[in-house]
Amino acid sequence: MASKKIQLEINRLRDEINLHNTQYYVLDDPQVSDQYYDQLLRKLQTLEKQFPGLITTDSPTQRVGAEASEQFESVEHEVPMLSLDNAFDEAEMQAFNKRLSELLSLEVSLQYCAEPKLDGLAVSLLYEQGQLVRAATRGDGRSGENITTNVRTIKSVPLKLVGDKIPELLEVRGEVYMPLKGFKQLNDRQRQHDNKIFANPRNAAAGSLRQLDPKITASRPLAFCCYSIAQLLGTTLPDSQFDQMQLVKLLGLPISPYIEKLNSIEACSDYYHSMADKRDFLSFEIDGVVFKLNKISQQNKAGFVSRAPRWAIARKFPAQEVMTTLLDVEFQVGRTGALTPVARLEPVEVGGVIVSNATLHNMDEINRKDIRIGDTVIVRRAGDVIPEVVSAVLKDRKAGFNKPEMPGACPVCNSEVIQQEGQAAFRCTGGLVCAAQRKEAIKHFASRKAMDIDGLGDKLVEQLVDLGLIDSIADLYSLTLDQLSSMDRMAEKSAKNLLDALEHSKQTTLPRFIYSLGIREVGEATALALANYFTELTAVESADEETLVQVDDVGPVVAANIVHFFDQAENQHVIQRVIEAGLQWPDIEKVEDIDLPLKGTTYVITGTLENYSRQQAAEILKKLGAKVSSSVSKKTTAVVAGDRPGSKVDKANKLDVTVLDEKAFDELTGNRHV
Ligand code: 5U1
Repeated sequence: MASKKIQLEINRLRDEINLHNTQYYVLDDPQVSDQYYDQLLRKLQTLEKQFPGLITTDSPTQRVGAEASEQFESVEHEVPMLSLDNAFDEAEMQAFNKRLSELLSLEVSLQYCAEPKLDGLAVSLLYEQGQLVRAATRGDGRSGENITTNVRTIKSVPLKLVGDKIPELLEVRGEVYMPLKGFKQLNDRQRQHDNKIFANPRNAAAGSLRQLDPKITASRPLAFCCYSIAQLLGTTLPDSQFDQMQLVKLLGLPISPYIEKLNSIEACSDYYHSMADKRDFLSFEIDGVVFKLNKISQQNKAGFVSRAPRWAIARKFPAQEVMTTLLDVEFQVGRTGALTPVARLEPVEVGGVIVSNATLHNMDEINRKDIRIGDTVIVRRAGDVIPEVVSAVLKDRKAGFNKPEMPGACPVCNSEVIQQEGQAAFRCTGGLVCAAQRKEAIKHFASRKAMDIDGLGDKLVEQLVDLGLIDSIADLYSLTLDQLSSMDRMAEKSAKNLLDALEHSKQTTLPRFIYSLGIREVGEATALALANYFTELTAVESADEETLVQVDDVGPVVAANIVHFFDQAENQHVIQRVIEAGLQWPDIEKVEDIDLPLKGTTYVITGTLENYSRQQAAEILKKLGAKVSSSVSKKTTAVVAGDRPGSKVDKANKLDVTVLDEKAFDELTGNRHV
């Protein structure tokens, strides 16, 4: 029999893992590295393997326990799962507020609790004595399907509630959804394996949750967010929606980080508009905002109409998927010569924006989706990404609708178009002969993460190339005030500002310059690695493939791209001219000769940075010699804080540790112009 000591160690590991889960999923403030977390989980798995009698269903190792089932059982909802009424404009919101004020005979402003409406699937979670015992879909609101084994695999759903006031019974309702990053990765994986591509994160979440084999659900990046309490026994139920959500948060259930109390219908309108502005930058899809009367006594008084409460409403955002006609398919040439099919559409409003063009990605996608010119197609606009054609509506297809065809010659320069073996993309072979590739190369050079030339936007680059004023990046540095101010809609002041920005860009860094050359597959991290490894541009230029693959981040394909780029006499000539124009960067000393600039320092990164993932920022710091830690202590040199930084910044302030914003981080790492 296992000793008491082992049982205690198992309990300790489970508690610690549950605590880190809460820190990560509920408080958005992880306190340990993924590696440390995995170590804990592995330790627990090893002990449970040795002592299987000590395995309990609420153990964090038991998320994917059950075998595949034949079908989902039906579950009666003791408290019906309601749906929400919708409002589509300000007037409908005003009417909702007026109705409630009259119903409650109140002349003072009503208080609402607001949060974004996630675009996922409603589920009910039932906890008895703190253990998750059942999860169910909404179904028709009265009965749904028992999806417990699948929901157990969702890491942000606690298998066991936390805290010291565990209720006898708790039933919560919330949304299972798929964050955008996971959705994209899932579709990439599906594509690689020739499996079904999901049209949107909601469909992906639904498809993942309805799997009979929980192992498949476990492999899908699902998440959960709680939005209401349906039943609570054994603890006092708070008397407002907002406080109820704080209670479930304390019990370890994730709630919306955007939840707010609002004191008037006007404040609801402001909240709606501010969420609409944030929408494109969120890491998950939302389709509106939900407003609920905050006081539970008022909710009870207002009651229900058929399946929806009178006390809540979803103000929906304008649709993001609409149908229109595919008029034609044209091919756009990118910086690397890749030809992208672009759908020319009958203009249509999608999510408040008129869309007349959408990407079709590549020929493989066109074939897979079986899209023909003339089809009625579904167009989707999500976040700030380019609208895309999701599918064709086959029932509307007529005879004579033809498949789009890849042209044999580049539509811009007429050079031959080829498809290299093993690659999906078709490319124009014109290189810098092709005006489209030249334009894209210059746009990339001027872009924020490259030379960051203020005032030199995409439209202006196109105009400058079309007018014959520039042909390459080198020509930018010989532009004159006369040339610029004689252009359409270019005031002398703007022309002067642009010349100043060009002058300013001449003081750069080697990593930035390498990145700005736009070598295929050389992104910021690779450019930084190349600069640190070779320390001089001439050394990068003359390196062979064998030497290049020694560099972190550089594989054989990238190495070949680099060698090919510097082999082009035209590229060498342009680089020489740019340097003659005065472009320069401070020397980078050889790594083995010097201490790295941030050697001996320790940084903590928290919150969402605008231009980097936390991992990218950590890589940059590490390459400069710094250590990156997950928790703040007196020894921390500084905390790099992005948006919504959480408690780490509070801790830094308490300990008098410096807090850097993203701009200061860029200055520190020399990653941008300072
Ligand atoms: N955020 C949120 N989504 N949502 C959906 N709150 C919310 N409330 C709902 C639904 C169906 O129903 C309430 C009536 C509990």
